[in-house]
Amino acid sequence: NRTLGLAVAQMGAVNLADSREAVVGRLIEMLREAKSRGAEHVVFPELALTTFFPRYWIEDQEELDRFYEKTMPNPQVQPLFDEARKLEMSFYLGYAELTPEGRRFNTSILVNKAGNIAGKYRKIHLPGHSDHKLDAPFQHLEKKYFEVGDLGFRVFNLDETLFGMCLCNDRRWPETYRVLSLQSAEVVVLGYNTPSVNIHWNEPVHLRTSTHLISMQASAYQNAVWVAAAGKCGSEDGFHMIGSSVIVAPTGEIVARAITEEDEVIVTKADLQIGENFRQHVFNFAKHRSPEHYRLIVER
Ligand code: ING
Repeated sequence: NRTLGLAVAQMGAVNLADSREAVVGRLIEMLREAKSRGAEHVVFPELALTTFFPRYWIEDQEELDRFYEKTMPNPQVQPLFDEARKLEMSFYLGYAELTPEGRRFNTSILVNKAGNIAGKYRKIHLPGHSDHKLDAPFQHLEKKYFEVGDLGFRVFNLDETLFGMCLCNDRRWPETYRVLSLQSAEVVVLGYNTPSVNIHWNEPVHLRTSTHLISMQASAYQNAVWVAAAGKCGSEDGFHMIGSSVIVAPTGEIVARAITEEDEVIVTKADLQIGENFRQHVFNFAKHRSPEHYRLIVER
């Protein structure tokens, strides 16, 4: 069977005071650990290089721009690209993108073992709000700081394995995985930053983790894909985000799960035949799907 040494590198808090250089040093440490444990691909979190800045109302444009990458790679991130190429590892990295035209996206890339960017994704499901919620304990301003992604949900051939990418809130929407699995994705990789507290209504904290897990377990199974999700978690300058980074098999089973809220590497040898079995039988799309009956899904 074709197998893939798959790792998720969960990150603990990145605080406002933490430099990109320090963060990249942490990512390189986890890349090395993943390599030593048999991985060939590592998933890093969403917005991995900075604190989750959408929690802050930032009016000064220059202050806001500091959280975005103007080029990728860039001098601060280059050591990560260099180390991965040296170790012959591919990786997924989430970051805030500021394009030369001044457009802003919550972005992720896939970098192959040769160190080249083989795929790019811009977050489509942007949660939160764009107004200043004065009575909330923190903001969630992704709708203010990012545009809806314009690259669609696409699948990339990364060193002969077919990868789909998404980001954080995307993982809660079934359409995300279905569009990727219709393009023959074998593995869906994603990063997330999920606040423990819901600022929209009084939701018990434990539900943040259970909804995170059931969304991916159900979708992995229903789309016959491996799902690898890397969280940035713990308390960033006092604002808590959930951990529970996981690798989920196409059976829907959690095969690896982080147990801390710190930098933590989890690894599995993903048997890609498992997904193939489901695609040939239970979820044989060509044999069993009836798109003519699903049209409502694409309506507004
Ligand atoms: N964050 C959260 C996410 O995991 C959220 C926001 C949490 C939405 C829980 C709905 C329920 O989707 C990001 N960054 O998307």
